[in-house]
Amino acid sequence: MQEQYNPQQVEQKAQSFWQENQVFKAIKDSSKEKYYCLSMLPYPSGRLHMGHVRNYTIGDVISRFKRMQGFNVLQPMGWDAFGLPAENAAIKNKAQPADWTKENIAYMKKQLQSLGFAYDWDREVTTCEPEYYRWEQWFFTQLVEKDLAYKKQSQVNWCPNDETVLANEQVHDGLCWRCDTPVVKKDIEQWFIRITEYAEELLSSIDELDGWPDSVKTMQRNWIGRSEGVTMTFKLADSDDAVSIYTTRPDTLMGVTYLAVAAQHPLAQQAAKDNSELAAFIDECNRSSTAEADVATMDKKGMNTGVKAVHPISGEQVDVWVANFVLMDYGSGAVMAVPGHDQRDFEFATQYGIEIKQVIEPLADSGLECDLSQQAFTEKGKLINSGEFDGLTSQQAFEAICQWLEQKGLGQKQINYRLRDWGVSRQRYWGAPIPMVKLESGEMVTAKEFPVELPTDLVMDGATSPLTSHEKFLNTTVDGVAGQRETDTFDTFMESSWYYARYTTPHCSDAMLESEEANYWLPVDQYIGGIEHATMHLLYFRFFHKLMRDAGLVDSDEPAKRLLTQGMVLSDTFYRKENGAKVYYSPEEVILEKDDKGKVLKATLKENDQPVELGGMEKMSKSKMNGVDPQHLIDQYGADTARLYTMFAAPPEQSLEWREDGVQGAFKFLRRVWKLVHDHLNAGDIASGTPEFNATQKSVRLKTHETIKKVSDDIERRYTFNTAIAAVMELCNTLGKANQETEVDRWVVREGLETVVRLLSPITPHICHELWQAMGHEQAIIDVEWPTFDESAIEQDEVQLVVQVNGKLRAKISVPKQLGKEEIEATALADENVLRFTEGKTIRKVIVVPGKLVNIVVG
Ligand code: ANZ
Repeated sequence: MQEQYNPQQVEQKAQSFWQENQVFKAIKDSSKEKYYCLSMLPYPSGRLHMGHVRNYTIGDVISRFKRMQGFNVLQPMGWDAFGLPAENAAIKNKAQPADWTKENIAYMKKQLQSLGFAYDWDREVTTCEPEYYRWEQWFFTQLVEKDLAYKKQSQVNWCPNDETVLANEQVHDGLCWRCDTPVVKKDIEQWFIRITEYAEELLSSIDELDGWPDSVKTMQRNWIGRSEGVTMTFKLADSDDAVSIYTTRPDTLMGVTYLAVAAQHPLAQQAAKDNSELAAFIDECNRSSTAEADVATMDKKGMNTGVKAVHPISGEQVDVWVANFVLMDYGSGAVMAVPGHDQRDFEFATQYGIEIKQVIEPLADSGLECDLSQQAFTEKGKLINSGEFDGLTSQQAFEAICQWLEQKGLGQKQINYRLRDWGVSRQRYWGAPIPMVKLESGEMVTAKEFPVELPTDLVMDGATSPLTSHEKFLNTTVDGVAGQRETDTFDTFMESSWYYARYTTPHCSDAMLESEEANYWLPVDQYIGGIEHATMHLLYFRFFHKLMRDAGLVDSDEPAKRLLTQGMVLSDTFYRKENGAKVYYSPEEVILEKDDKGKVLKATLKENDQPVELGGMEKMSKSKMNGVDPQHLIDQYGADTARLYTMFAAPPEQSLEWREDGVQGAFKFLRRVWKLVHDHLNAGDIASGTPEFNATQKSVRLKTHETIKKVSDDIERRYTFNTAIAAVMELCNTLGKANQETEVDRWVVREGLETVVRLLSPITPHICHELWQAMGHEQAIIDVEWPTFDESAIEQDEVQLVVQVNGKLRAKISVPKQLGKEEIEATALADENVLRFTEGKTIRKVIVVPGKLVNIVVG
């Protein structure tokens, strides 16, 4: 019998077994309850990183656990294969994005397989394959037919380096999220999908997402940004025109001292015609960012247009300004400014010397103060300086002023969303072609044949999409009429919006989804991925699910029941300040001094003994040189150690602080389990059947069954795999110390070890596969049931009682549960600690409260 733990051998053997027996193949079986466990699919960047390992291990543990609980589990994997990095790499290497992508997929697939993840590889989906994107194209044309997708000219964020449009979310502090190039504005025609049509449902059904983290739900609510307000018109003083504004605070109407419009507003454009200074200012605004986050923080700038508007109630005239903080695509692109009660308006008014009026005062019992020499008073309160509305609360005034405006035909209530329609056009090559054709007549029509295949017979020699000059791709006919294809491709968020559904019927060749199969598996029971997807991906895929539902393809309302967002993987960083800049060094380049807990105290450069600064734990990244390549870990310790360590080092939702000694600790533990099992097997036969147990044996069984109870709960309900592992470690300690002299002793230890192996098997499946076999089982552990705890083993035979003498705690005694009052009294009186306080005294009374205490009164 093999005595040494050799992970490479063990892992190879288990993986071959799984593959030969196709154990992870998921087959629809209506007699069984299904469980669809999904981890976010990776971008095939080249190699797996530690974040992937963590994400996919969590998914795999849950999948294997559910399978052992008797569910029919589906756990698929695929590739989010379109996107810019492939294209950029191809330009650099004068290669084909398709080839680069395929090579990466092949390598990363091998890595995933070496980690032993229980994927049904027959369902692998690669989003750059025509077999996949053809259905996305078809679906898009359906949306166009339903007017849920459309093309419009719009001003976009443009990255001059990547030569593509960026969504607002992809602009970080005015820079491109990928390459940090300053983003500029550009007017182009783009395709949009009307996510705003679904804003209300996307918002209200967040309440049904019981299994989603609150943080993600809040982010989605804010992202959708529903607000209730009023749209109203201000007539212009010297013309018949009017400006429409949107406000959430009609109660502050009497405090309006100016109007502000966006630079792109028609009124601004008109006023700029004979005002070159204004035209120059508008130009400047057009060049800067309109990402909302930036608008909130940037300097407020404006210019008076010279146009005047008339206040609808007071009839007073107010100036109309152009201001850089007013967004053209929110509300009506114009605001009524109330500097007394809106901080942004306040700052602007202060800067330009515009009047500030108070029209709201704090409610008497609110404890709030209003000091308009310092800042705006933005809370709700009671109206003052507002004529007939004086004395109303903000809430009452909202209604009263709305009514007043409605009666005069000057305004009406309106619900607004911050959410914008989803721009899906990208001007780059490596994506799914948008299946639209411009006929010679200029009419834009949907393609009728799918896939509209992305040509791969071309050379990437620059960022400009080669599609724009690819004659064979460009020229086509629709129903016999000649036309030119759209050269924009889809944003890759399109592919990741429905891949989870395609996995259920991955090879269906005559439809996007085969509904019966899809409805058996959907919705996803557990989705796992990074918190960075809280808004974009996780909102788009909810939207797409609803679109597919409304197209009759699926019958559920939401794509995923439970969501787990795993934390980041951090590790130590080391740097030296060189010429004022931080230069980072990888851990391999430094010598470390650590304390006995493994914490780094000091570091010096290997090369020249120079001291190195400790940068602390940071997210693993190339730029900080602190990434740990999972492949090294797998090569050195094996996949089970990598899996065990990532699950043990932290609860899944928290950051994981990488520590090399933790990895070694995980490996040592597995070696220990291996030895425990083999030592036990060498110790001799075990009793047959279920024997009688003595007190010591019972206490070992108690530990075994308590552990089953705890681990089941930790995994199922709390996802605290780390505490589950800690509990198994404790059980191993107990088993390591247990007697193995008699056959019954060994029966008890065997029960414990079989439990250890079953409880660990979702986490470290290879070693458990091997040990289970070694313990003489025919059936592979993957098909074994999850253990259930034996109530009678947890039930203790003995109870502990407290013994008091004259009300003071003097002893604790253990007595058999069934013992009568008289015997309990006798045991208590005979206890030596009790005797010390009763000797030579008269026992006046003994009170026994069974299960709790014995009180002895002496005199
Ligand atoms: C007057 C007012 C007084 C406002 C007050 C607020 C406080 P949410 O809640 O996000 O919907 N606003 C309207 N359109 C805008 C645009 N295109 N660009 C920039 N700001 C715009 O925000 C609604 C509020 O944002 C509106 O209510 C308006 O300012 C401003 F004490 O009107 B308010």
